[in-house]
Amino acid sequence: MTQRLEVRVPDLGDFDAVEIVEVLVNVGDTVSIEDPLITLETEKAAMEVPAPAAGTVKELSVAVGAMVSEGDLILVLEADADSQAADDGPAAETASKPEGTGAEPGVSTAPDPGKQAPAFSAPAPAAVKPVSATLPPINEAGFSKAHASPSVRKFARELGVDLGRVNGTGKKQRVLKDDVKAFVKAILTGQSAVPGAAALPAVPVVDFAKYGAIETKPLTRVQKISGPRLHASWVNLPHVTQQDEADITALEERRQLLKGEAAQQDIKLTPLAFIVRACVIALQEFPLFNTSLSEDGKSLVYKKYFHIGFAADTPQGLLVPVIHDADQKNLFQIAAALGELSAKAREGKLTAEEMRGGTFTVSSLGGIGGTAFTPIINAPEVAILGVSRSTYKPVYREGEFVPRLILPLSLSYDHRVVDGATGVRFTTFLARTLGDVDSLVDS
Ligand code: CAO
Repeated sequence: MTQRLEVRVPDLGDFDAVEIVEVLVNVGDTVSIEDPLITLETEKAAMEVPAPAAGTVKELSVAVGAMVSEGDLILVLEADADSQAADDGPAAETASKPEGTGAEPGVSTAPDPGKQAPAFSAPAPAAVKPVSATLPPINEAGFSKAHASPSVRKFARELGVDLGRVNGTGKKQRVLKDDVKAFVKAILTGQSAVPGAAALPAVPVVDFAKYGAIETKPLTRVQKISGPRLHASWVNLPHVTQQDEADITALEERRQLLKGEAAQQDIKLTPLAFIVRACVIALQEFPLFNTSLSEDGKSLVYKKYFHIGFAADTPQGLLVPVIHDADQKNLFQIAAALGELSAKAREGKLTAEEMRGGTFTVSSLGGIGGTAFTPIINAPEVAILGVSRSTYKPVYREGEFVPRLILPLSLSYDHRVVDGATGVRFTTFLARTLGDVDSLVDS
């Protein structure tokens, strides 16, 4: 039995009109209770409006960029009758629990398909406020194991709270938003010790205004999300970065030959497409680099698919779109995917799906410059390849120095999974593969 629900913009606190920065569902999508539907952004915070019930999206009334106010219609949901508002948000204003149905406050279960839809205010989203850096670092295994809804996970992530440490007071110890807030409050007010604080000494707090003029600008939404993730990886994964070089003289000659043919198909053929192809071949040869540690850290999960993420520099911050099944794509198809996904990233049009499932990441700064860097692993992946700008260097060959185009490679790997010898075997193989351009073009 289903129920039509109008999902409306909830109470926005101090804000009259806020911008929709993400629409996460389409008409026809099925959603689970508390799946995020849209993301709103104010000057102060990003906030997500979760699904008040499980069901199917029947009508969508909003689009990215629109300004909305409390009570505006977001979408119409054909809700499953036994689904209901989340236990971590206030109950819907207009619905109450019908006697004897087993339903709870939040959703009316009266079968009324096609008739007047009851107005439904989604649970009020919590504004996200970054908190002190004294919170313990996120343990990814514990975080993913915690019993909590997607919106609570996102909320915790944005605050930098390790969900695995939070006591849940919901049904079956489910962690609620209020539990996350209470956890933060307890630490900030000193009522509770900071677990692991000894391992992370606090950075000094400085009143910068005492020393000259300053201007404070809020982080972008993307920065607020990516920052804690990068931090979590940095503090949880023992990183080693292996530097190496590849001779891409022949690759560059072939690229110049193929550029025109690619352009006729509207494809921009940059060195990165060859590098992604070479990474797939190297990952097939060294499956260890396409793994993740299991939640308990006691085994390795070998992924039989090759979804390659690549870091994209956008006005909103760092995004990592994913080329799915890169092993099933030829060079031009990879180049086309790179072009399409980076354009979408810059325009803020990537879907969540296009950023999920990566097994290995490439971070190319080659278009900008640099000679080497230490990329941070995109956990729970176990390795990331950094690429800097190629330059001609004198290489000693058969008794003389010859100019060769040399590409710097910086492979960071999780030392719990990969040891140094394996790390350098991987970069050596990768460099050899990049030097054998036929293997990249013909397959
Ligand atoms: N050496 C020399 N030149 C290179 C090169 C390299 N390693 N990589 C790219 N180039 C050249 C390209 O060939 C292109 O020149 P042409 O137009 O003459 O062919 C130019 O640099 C610009 O390339 P591009 O940046 O448009 O395309 P790309 O495929 O190399 O990269 C993308 C796409 C999305 C990865 C890139 O635009 C980007 O955002 N890079 C930044 C990634 C980043 O921020 N990483 C850090 C993450 S950690 O903070």
